[in-house]
Amino acid sequence: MTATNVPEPTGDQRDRFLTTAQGVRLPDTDHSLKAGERGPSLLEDFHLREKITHFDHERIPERVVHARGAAAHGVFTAYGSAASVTRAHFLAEKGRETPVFVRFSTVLGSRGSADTVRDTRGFAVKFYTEQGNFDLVGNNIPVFFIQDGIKFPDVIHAGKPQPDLEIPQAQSAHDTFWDFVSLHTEATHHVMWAMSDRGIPRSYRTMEGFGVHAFRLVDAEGGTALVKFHWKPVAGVHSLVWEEAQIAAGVDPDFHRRDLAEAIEAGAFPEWELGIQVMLDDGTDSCEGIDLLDPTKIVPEELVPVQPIGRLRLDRNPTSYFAETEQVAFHTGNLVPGIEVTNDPLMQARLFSYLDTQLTRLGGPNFPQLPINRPHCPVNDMLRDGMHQTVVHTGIAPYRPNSLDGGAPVLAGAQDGGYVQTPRRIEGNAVRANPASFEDHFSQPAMFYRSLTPIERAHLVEAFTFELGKCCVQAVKERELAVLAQVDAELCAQVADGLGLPAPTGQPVRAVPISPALSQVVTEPGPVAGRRIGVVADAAADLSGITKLRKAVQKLGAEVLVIAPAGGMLKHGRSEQVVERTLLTARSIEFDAVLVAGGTVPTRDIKLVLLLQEAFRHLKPIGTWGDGEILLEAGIDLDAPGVLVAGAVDRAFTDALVTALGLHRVWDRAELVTSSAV
Ligand code: HDD
Repeated sequence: MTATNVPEPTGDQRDRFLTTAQGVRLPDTDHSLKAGERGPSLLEDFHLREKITHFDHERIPERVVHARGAAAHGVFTAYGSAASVTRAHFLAEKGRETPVFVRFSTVLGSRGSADTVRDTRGFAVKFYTEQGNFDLVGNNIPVFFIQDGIKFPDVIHAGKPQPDLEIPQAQSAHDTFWDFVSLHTEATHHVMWAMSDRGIPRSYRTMEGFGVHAFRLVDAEGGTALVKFHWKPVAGVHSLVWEEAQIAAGVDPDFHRRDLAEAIEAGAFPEWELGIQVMLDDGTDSCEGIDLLDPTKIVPEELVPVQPIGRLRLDRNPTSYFAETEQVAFHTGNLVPGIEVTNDPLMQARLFSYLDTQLTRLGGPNFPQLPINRPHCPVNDMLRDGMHQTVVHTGIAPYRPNSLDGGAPVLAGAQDGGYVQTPRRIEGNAVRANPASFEDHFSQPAMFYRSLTPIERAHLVEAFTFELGKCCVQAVKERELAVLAQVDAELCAQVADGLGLPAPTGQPVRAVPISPALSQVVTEPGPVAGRRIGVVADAAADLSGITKLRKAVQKLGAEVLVIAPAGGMLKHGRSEQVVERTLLTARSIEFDAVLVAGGTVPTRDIKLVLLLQEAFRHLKPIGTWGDGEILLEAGIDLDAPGVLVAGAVDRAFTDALVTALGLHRVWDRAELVTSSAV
């Protein structure tokens, strides 16, 4: 065989002979070669040695942060509206479609930790553009803990499990985290977001994403603007309630990963709109007094609106978690012509770290050749050799200038699509210091708090009280209270109350603007695609009512799952329903609404009572058709907000359900349930 007709490895092992890595067909993989049936194994057994050796080396180091993640493939379609600010083809050309791979993650936990812990979420997007790969490595929180990347190891060491016993896993509710953030007060703004509902998203599909830093965009004429990137989920921004997050961490640690994969599988493709806030690049690197080089600050959307420039749709699950989700390597330095960096000291350090970290994680410098990392445009670099080199380079002159390869490869100027940096003047003394404009650590946290609705504020207070309540060192709690006193006296007093500590007083009230865009509570119903309605039924239930309900909500992309006392099929008259969950396998966290089908025999089965009461407590729409007795038996107040009782499944019933689902939670019910649940 010549090199040209060697078969490419397909990775597909179906319908083919099992072979060794050398391609030798195998007759047996269950028994090692032994000296007699009862004898020792023989060293000459090449299959045994290869199989065990490879297994011994199957694991690679997990990411030092963001180790736990889930990803999907998709496509980004540009609206063309960004052409006025950038020459990057994938953003500027109307209708241009660019393949993407998006990885969502938590920050602190290990690779096997639970999805629903309170944490920041990563939102990393790799655009395989025709001009090379562009990575937008963002989070679901628009600010960061630190202003300078040199502090990254500090904040991560503080947030990761404590080094003596390696507990707690995947959470910030411990002394070292609060010790650090109470001493390093530039973290306050990020901490406010993390303690808010943003720290426990309902799903990856309902998270906003932010590029955090200001980027410099360059248009076709060389004009520049500073921008902040925003991802806005079409499904709306929604969160779990704390008890749900805690239950899910035990009952279904893969809650977010499963939700993403199942939505894609069901055709409810998650979508986001990409938007930019465009600011003048006038040499000051600031906008209306906000320092754009300070990653602990936002630019309120009311001040600079977010302009939509394209749409992201995730429509394909990975086929190999390891090859794709684990081996994907994002890098903030993966830029394409038309997108440049700024002097933000956090961004500058990131430009070093992302390339460097892959050397340990992926075992050498050739990780860009892995299929998931490969650009979809031609690559013609002069990088050679190294561990795991897979390219068989031709030519003998991987250097420039050369004459032996005819002077190739040639260089690209701006007119050939080369990445030509915009000249920018840099001067100053070498100092280890921040500008004075980085000093205000409290005004924007105060703006964030005061822009939330009362229920969101209550959640924030509860989160602080929980996390600080988990700390053992009194001085740490007291110091964080002193920080909160600087943000807002009401917030501080309530947390202090919960901790049983005195609230520091005497801080001036800050006059801050309100930014309604910071609240995620909606007053108009949003889309319900991808939402799940659990319907409890038994053999006596009105199964045709379930069919009607399913038809009505399926049109909108929502799903009905039947829950019954036992698995199999339910049959009643000529109607049938497949049972998708039993009372043993169902838990309220999976559903956005829980109904009981009319005719279902009332029971006090504790699993049903728990299902209904949890859904009630978590402010989800619940309901039934028929006389409603089964809800009463479970202790549900039929007159409470968001409890839907109707004679039959009719238009009014399904409309009311869809409206309630679209509002995400029945917030009016909050005061009826104990605060510790929601
Ligand atoms: Fe980072 C991973 C997001 C600051 C160093 N980071 C990582 C990932 C996301 C972010 C989403 C996971 C990528 C993936 O899915 O593979 N990081 C951020 C954001 C930051 C930020 C939004 C602030 C605005 N990061 C930051 C700093 C440093 C790092 C300041 C170091 C100086 N981040 C890393 C890293 C990681 C990483 C060590 C670990 C795994 C990886 O890069 O590939 O290099």
